[in-house]
Amino acid sequence: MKLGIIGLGRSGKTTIFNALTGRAGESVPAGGQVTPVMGVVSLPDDRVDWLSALYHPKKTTHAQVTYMDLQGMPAGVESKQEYMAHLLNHMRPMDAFLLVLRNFDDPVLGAPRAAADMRELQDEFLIADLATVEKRLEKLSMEEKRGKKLTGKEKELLNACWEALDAGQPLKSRPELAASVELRGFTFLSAKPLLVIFNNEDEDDRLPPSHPLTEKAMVVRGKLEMEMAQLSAEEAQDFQKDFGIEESAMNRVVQESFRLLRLATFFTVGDDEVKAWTIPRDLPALEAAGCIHSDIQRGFIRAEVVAYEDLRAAGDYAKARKQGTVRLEGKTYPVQDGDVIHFRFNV
Ligand SMILES: Nc1nc2c(ncn2[C@@H]2O[C@H](COP(=O)(O)OP(=O)(O)OP(=O)(O)O)[C@@H](O)[C@H]2O)c(=O)[nH]1
Ligand SMILES: [Mg+2]
Repeated sequence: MKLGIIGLGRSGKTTIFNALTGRAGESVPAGGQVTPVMGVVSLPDDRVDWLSALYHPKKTTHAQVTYMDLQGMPAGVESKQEYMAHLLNHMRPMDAFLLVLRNFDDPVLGAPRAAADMRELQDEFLIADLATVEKRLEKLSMEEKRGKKLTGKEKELLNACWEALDAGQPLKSRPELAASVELRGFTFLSAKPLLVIFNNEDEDDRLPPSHPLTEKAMVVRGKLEMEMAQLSAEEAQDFQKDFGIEESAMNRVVQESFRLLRLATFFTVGDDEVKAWTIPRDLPALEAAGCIHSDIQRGFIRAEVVAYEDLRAAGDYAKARKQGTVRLEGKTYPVQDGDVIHFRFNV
């Protein structure tokens, strides 16, 4: 899972990036960076730990999440378009955005104005997507003029996008357009899933009382969480108690993102490796097999599946089998979160 952190300048993106990745704050230059900084984190998962204790594998691999931090959008009107093009470039491979809204007083920028900031960013997304659509439509019409016959539905789909964007609707509201084979390659900004993060003061752990957002939103106390992310596990526990933090932002953001993106984790186990795999929820077993290796997909026979909870309740695989909770599933079986799978294949 790849999550790109975006927001206006000084909203606290780098602070939150540090909170999520456990990086030290000092390493980040004030004013942000033009080149993105990537941070890869292993997802804590009790289930992986338990499976690892059961199998004693040579290697244990947790699922991973990649965060990307980028400098915020500058306030100057002229530079915005350039910035959005830059953003678009880097955001293309991301699965979703974490959109940070400043919800603390800034010595320079003053009181928070999260709703206005949100609107500004969303408008820029629409404008950037409109520009992409218009540029492509222009190119197609040039080709038509030169006598080329357009086949397929691309132009029709682009026109539908244009109408939605022109009416102020993000392309997320029209998933059939952005996800179509013809347009998938464009990676529209307004089509990406979005998780809004209110970056709050240390003392404040609540969403703004009447936040007008239709997007999924959560609160992170950025500065506080950044400090906590740099403590040892033991120190962090005390810290968490002192500040009434039930679960770290590191965990909460990942969980929300999994939900937002409708992702699931399945496990493969054995003496060599216990490994967590991140997939879209309900992915057919055949495609889940393909995530591991194309040979396993090609030679797929059956998936031997037991739910983690059943395996855990039974104590080990042999007992689960005796209890009848190990099932044989076919190619189309929709893989569920927590499935432990042995793929049987023949190549
Ligand atoms: N009081 C308070 N200050 C914060 C919080 N989060 C960040 N700040 C401060 O706000 C300033 C900007 O934070 P950054 O994390 O650098 O913001 P940014 O969004 O990465 O900024 P750019 O990269 O320049 O776009 C810094 O002085 C932070 O210490 C917070 O939760 N509370
Ligand atoms: Mg920054």
